[in-house]
Amino acid sequence: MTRHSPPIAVAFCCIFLGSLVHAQPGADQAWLRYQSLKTPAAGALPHAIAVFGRGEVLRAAAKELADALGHPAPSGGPGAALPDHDAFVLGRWQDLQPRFRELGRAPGISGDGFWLKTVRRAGSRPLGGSKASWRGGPRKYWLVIGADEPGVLYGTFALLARIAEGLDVSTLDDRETPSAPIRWVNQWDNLDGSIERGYAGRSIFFDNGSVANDLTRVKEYARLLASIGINGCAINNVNADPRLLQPEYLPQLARVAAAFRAWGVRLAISVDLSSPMSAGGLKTFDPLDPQVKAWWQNTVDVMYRLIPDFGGFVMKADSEGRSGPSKYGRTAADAANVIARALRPHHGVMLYRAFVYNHHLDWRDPKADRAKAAFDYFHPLDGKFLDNVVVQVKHGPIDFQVREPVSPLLGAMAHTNQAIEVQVTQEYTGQQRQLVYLVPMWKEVLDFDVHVDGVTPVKRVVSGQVWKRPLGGYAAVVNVGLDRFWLGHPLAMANLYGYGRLAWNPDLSADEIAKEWTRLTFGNDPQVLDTVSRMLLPSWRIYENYTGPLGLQTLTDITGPHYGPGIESSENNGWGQWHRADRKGVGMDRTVATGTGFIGQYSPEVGRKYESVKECPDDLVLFLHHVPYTFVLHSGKTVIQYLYDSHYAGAEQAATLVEEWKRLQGVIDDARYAEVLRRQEYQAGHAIVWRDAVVNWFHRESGIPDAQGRVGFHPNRMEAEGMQLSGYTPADVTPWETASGGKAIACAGPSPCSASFEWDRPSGTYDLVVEYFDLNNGVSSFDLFVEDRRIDSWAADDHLPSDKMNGHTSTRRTIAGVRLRRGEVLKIVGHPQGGEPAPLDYVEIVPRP
Ligand code: GCW
Repeated sequence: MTRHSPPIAVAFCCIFLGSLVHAQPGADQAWLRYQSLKTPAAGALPHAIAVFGRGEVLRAAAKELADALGHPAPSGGPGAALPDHDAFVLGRWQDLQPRFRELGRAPGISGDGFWLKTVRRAGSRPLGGSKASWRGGPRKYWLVIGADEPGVLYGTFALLARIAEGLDVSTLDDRETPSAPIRWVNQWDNLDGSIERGYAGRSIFFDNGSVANDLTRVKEYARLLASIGINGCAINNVNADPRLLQPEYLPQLARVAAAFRAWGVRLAISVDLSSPMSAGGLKTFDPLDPQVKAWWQNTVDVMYRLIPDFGGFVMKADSEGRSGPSKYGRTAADAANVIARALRPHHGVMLYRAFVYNHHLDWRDPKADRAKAAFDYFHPLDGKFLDNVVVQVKHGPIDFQVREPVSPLLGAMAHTNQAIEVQVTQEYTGQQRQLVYLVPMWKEVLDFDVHVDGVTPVKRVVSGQVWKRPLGGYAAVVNVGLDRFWLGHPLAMANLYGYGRLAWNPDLSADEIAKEWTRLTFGNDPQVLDTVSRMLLPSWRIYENYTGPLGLQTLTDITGPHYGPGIESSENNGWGQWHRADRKGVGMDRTVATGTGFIGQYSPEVGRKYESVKECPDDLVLFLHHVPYTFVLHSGKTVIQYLYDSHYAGAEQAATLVEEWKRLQGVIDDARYAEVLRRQEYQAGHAIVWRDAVVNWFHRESGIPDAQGRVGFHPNRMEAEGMQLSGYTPADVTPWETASGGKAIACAGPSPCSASFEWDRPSGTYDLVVEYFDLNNGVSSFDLFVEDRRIDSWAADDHLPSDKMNGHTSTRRTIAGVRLRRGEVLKIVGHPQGGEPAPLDYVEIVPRP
């Protein structure tokens, strides 16, 4: 007879709907708010939950279901009976199948998959049920069957999502198996509590050199991750601190693993290859040295004694100054394998990052090309990695730019497990101050056919299907922080949600994901659904329009914080993010015929299309070709005119996002409404900073006028340096394109300074725009007067990533509907504070439409 796990079970009598679950101070419930469970449809569901099996993950699943539906938590208790009335029944296939023989012999799910199935029973005694369970009435069971324990949890979340979305769950027969076994997130948290490229507060994991005392947020995070099928989380920066592997640190890591465990999320950590020296005190870290091998084996064994379900390691080596196997003339395979061999007996995996390149490239060499590095380095190693090594490849060949082609390495390793790496944290895409829904970008990458064996989209390469690999999957750099909304911008959570959904099922569309997320986050109001989708779906294109279109890469300050415009920062340095714009033309020639040869790394089908400038898609043309500004695109526009037009269009589109959002006032919760509105208004202003910087720069460089006469023409703008100044002095801004006219004014203080001018145009009602710089080394304040009427005051108190006047700090303040009479004097008084000299760029006075 099959041994059944006893159920922890039971029946509850009433549904209490309406309380938010797991409400904890400080943490937003994101898409797990279960707002819509307050509908009558949910009331028709059973009141009992029976769980077969004892595992921690199963208990979490049952509790989630009970909490969401408003039941008291399922109480434990022995007994092997199915409830004699309608009930949810949760368990693994092996535990439920004997009780539900009518399901047949094979569940049709595998991995972490689940089967949601409704089963009706007439009133007979169930097979395997105790006599006490035989009551005789007809009943119906909502089965949540997992291929394994996490599968039960994922099935439970899927069932709750269906209920919350208002879908009919009265009859179910849905089977889902995740696309790939590796569905991980990476956090780039440092032990001091800061986060590399994190834009949402300090670490939830670390504080002051140790694992945080309070792991409440860590548990909440694990729950969010589980709800979208994520099964692993590497919690520390890939620029790894070796202290994490010291024996005294391991018990702290075990606490994190314990906080993850109920949610089926395995702990992983990033490690540095030099750890045997830096953490272990050896004289070498040569991966082929026997002592080094023994050190890894011992360290890993100790780790698994404390954390039996430890997931594995992520490694960044020989990259951006990190130590690596090259020091000893060894390869990435040597480095990965020495650790993988230690992990293998414990079923741990080694994620080795392919982000290996030389950041001291010679920019004068027309053949040098950072984009080629990953393929050049890893392709020859194909087949040399152990089976529990997964090479983690950034989705593009450079570095999370606003648009890049698919990394050619993703189609080039038939004998190696691969995972694709994407960024939820918006390092190069507006740092969660700007709305960029990245799912459409990831979809393009995942659906891209690399043409290696018939139709072979990237999603089938990384799932392991194309080459029948045992492992493969997904990694996303997320960088949530202690921010209430996890990622800063509340709408940025659509990216985390979307990442998990795509890793689970890459066939979902960006639109479907946007709608699911919106329903779960805000409820099922059609107006909200419509508005939020209309904001999310075009937002990537909008951002691209006003930053770096046509494959130029983002055009941000690449040696600084990667945020505002900094067009020349990519050039003339070893980092290799060149776009090679000069007086005559623009773009990197990566052709085989005359360029760096990068295109030769693709399969012949892809290569042919990219090699020909005529066939190359407009969106990538400047990534792959160097062309004159007058080159005519498929759209019929010249490159230069496209650059101008897209920037003007992008800035206008960014402004419409504000108007869209305003329609939701009073329709959604106030906290989220206000948080998003603030950011969208800021974004609309910053899009103009971007627009002006890029069009002015290309205008000056190319000398070609804008056919529509917009570039450099600002009839409503008063430059601050042209005003009547008292105390203020003109200052050059670097780079020049990030200030109107290349100049601003600054007040040395300590007394306030003022800038004034007379209004010499018709009397009327105007919108006033003040462009100022908000540095992070002080909080200046400003007063705006018309004659002696003070019409506005504000503080420059944002935390933008620079202490200089530039494209990161340029900020816009709009004062709508101001009455002005001809001859009146407008005056701005700036009060400097700290290192911030109350800097001003210009005032724009726009007639009201
Ligand atoms: O994009 C770059 C980031 C670095 C990061 C690196 C990487 C963790 O600017 O901050 O380092 O990529 O992916 O390793």
